[in-house]
Amino acid sequence: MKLSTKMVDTINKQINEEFYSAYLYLSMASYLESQKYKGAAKWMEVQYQEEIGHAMKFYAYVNGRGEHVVLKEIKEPQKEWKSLLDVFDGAYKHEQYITKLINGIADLAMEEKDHATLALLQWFINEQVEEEANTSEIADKLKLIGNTKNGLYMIDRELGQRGMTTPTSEGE
Ligand code: OFO
Repeated sequence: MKLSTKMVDTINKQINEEFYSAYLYLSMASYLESQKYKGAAKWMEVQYQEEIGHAMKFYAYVNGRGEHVVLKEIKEPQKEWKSLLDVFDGAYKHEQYITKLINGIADLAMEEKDHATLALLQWFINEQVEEEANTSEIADKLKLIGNTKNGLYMIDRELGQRGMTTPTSEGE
């Protein structure tokens, strides 16, 4: 069964959203670095890599189904935030938005009885549960510690540990 034109268009739009997510997290990483939150900046760099992995997973799927990936302009991401909490709150809100988009594609796949795409989307649905949990847990921690210098130092150090994992395994 060939992918419908509507499905190809929808996944192409999602590829753009995933690249935009990468762009947004890279922008967050640079902002954090400029604010001397080196650990949090590292965390965001890993997140950037994950998003590239998500885009490429859809890319490989569309190509693998014999269709054409059409790349569109990526919009400019936000570049300033008010605080470390503001960054992670923004990341959490962004992930909620992405979850809605993924669920929308799953609805379309169900309507079209497109089981192959649904199987791919199952991976993304699980991934979004994780993405939302990760960002909201960090935002909650930051709310608890408030503006205490010690707390911010500790959490920045903890976030920096994420760089030790293997982001390249993302999307497999
Ligand atoms: Fe691709 O999940 Fe985040 O945005």
